[in-house]
Amino acid sequence: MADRREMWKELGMDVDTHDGLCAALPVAFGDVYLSQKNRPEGMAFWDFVVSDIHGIRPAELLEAQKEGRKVFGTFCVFVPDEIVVAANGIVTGLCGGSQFWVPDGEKVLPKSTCPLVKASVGARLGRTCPFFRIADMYVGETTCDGKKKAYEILGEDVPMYIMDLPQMKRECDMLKWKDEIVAFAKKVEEFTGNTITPEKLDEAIRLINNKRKALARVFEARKNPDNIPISGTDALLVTQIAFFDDPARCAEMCNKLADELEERNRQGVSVFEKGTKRIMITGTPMAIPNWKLHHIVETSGAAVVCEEMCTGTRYFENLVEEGLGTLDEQYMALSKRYMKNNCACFTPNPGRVEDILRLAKEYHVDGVIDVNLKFCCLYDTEGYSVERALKEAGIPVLGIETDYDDGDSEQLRTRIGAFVEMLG
Ligand code: BJ8
Repeated sequence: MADRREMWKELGMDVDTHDGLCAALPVAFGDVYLSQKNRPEGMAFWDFVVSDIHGIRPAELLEAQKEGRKVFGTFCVFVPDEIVVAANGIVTGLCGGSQFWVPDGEKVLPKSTCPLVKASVGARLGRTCPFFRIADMYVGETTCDGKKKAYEILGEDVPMYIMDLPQMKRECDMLKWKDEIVAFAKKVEEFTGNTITPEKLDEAIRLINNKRKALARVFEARKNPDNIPISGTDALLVTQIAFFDDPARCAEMCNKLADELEERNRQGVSVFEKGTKRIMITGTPMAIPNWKLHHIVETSGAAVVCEEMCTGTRYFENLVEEGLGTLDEQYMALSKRYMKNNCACFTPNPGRVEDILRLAKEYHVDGVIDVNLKFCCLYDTEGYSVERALKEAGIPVLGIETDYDDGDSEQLRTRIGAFVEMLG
């Protein structure tokens, strides 16, 4: 691995503290990932990315900045990447998934804030993540209260733009979200100095759609009821990295992986023994390097075959209409696609329960784990309707709440082990 310390210093990072993360990550990755058996060969790409996760992509982003391109950091799948790409900008995900960043977040946020928010703020204020240093502008959104208030704090430190997401899905909300996309496009044009034309936006729509289609192919291979060609732990990593990678490369690598998974399905090459129970995980997103739950499930006799979460199906399902001739039509098409995302911040939100029941069938799941990040009131509350609907449909469900800390791992292992045994 190249020595990245100079680059991190120039980014104003606290390099000494960051060394602690650099020392812990390979161990965690080795324990969770490299200990798996019979992984697809294509995962070598993602292993390589993680081996230098704060080096390779940050260096690429810095090169792009030297060429005058702007980097936009986002925290939610509602922010339309297409707008940024059409203005020759680059998008990088910023959600924090490590306990390492939580204490710095707790210096300014209440402890009773969700770990994703605390880690994201801590990564910026503690100066221990290059992506948070590189982004020229952060783009937030009005989804949950924790994020909204955290954006005010982050906004004191870095240029911050907030998109006002409607919380219902009426016709007027679609129009309102379209207006928000138009306003965001104007801001992006000003910030990058580049004009968004219908041609450039159509190109961007196709690029991001291709990434979605490639991710969908990887997930499609996981639907095979008789074979599990990739572990859920690996599939989660693929989705997590998709938030950071160049979209064209992401599509290319996912398509290659999907080719291999389809071949594995044809040949009956499985990561797990025949009869291994198939689990779907639903709930709050799992930002990198949050691999805790998947690792516990997959070392407790079951396999994760689907994630109904923003680091899962919500990220790639539904495409934006391509080939539209005017910006007005394209902005509306973007609004329609993004408003199909069934985040728990909407009320009412029956679409999410419908998605979960549909996905449970499509992926032939034996049971569902409904996971909530501690202090996420939205998904915690929605868990009531989700779990009731699953029980009514006769699908076993286990509701759990956790955070990034490993303190509850043994307790989770006991509960998940018992759940898997019950499925048997
Ligand atoms: S579209 S799920 S990425 S808001 S930060 S809501 S866990 S308390 S992340 Fe999300 Fe967009 Fe919705 Fe998806 Fe809860 Fe934590 Fe808030 Fe969170």
